[in-house]
Amino acid sequence: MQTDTRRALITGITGQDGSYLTEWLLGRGYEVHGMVRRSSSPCLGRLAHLTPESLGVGGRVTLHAGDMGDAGGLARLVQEVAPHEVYNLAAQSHVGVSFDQPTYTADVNAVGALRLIEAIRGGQDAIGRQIRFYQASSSELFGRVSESPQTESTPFHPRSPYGVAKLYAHWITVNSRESGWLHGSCGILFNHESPRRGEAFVTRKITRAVARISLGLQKKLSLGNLDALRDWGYAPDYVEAMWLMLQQDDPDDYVIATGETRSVREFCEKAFGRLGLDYREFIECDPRLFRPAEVDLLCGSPTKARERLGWKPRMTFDGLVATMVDADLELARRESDCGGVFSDGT
Ligand code: NAP
Ligand code: G4F
Repeated sequence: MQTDTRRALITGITGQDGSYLTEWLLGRGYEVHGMVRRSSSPCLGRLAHLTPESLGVGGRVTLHAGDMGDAGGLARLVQEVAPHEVYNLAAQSHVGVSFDQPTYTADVNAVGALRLIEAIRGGQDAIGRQIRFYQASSSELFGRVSESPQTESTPFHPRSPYGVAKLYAHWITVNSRESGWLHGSCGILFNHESPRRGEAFVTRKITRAVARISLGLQKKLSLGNLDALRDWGYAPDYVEAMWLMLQQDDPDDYVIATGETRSVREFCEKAFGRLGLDYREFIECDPRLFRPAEVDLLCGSPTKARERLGWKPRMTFDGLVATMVDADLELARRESDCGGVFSDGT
């Protein structure tokens, strides 16, 4: 495949970040290749507006079958696409689920990253040039935080099998970079949300419930720990930071965050308040939704990203909540009109 166009390969293209990153890269003239894992019913809802039909002739998104568990397939994919940039977004990304599926989470999130890095190593030799690599690291690495706000030099202390697996992926990227053969950067991203957020994550679970409750489609919302504090940003802002990292001549690691922290309770208050409701009337506490080990506080400092990448978050917390509630209200209205339960497939 020989063209001057820059090619990006995204694992996890069907996810929240994968879909926004695809839009961002298309807007910069990239040819985008995405890896999609096999499923009995493919989950392509977030990419529905990016099909060859909707992009027209020259539409530059190509989907390839593959899985983070399959080393041979990853190696063949990298050599076939010959990308300039690889973004590793694929993961079992739910922290709560990782306590029930720790081995699977380690295989996909930790060894999967290693398989991909090894595929890039072989791919670089075959293609004869460097491939830039982005690893989706997480603020879950900080876990039981020893200082606040967290920076690139804050010690890691993960609190879940998810966090432990992501720590391996982070360090194997750093180690490959320090070994001299990988242009690898890790984005230590704090929580980022959007109307495309999966429905099992707390923000989306809340905004979806608020919308449905306001239309009489749902009565109560069961939640776990309302006191956890998170630094919540907006996914479209954060994918821009991923791209900026790979445009640097020198690979490095960056915290991407807003620098503000709010509790799950505050998120509820704002989200219910958006539709004139009092959250205290609708929330039920379910002990099964508490985690065996919790991350109590996350608050990141984006100073390095601002100074070196020129990146800063644009969306405010209030704007984020309003955007998500409004989008879910639209979805719930369609549900109400059709008399059934809708899911946007997230
Ligand atoms: P997401 O919506 O859950 O998307 C995860 C993606 O990974 C999906 O495309 C999923 O495919 C794919 N995937 C899962 N297992 C796979 C496998 N075995 N092989 C190939 N693909 C697989 O996650 P996200 O919010 O976009 O996050 C993107 C990445 O950033 C993840 O690595 C996440 O851990 C990390 N991260 C997220 C945040 C955040 O706040 N969103 C913060 C820090 C780090 P299906 O569609 O088939 O499930
Ligand atoms: O929305 P959450 O599930 O996100 P969490 O655990 O912070 O993880 C997300 O952000 C990480 C970055 O820090 C990513 F790496 C990871 O992939 C994922 O995107 O939970 C947020 C908080 C937790 O403290 C949880 O205990 O909300 C609390 N919570 C309370 N009730 C709940 C619920 N979380 C979920 N998912 N569901 C509940 O009913």
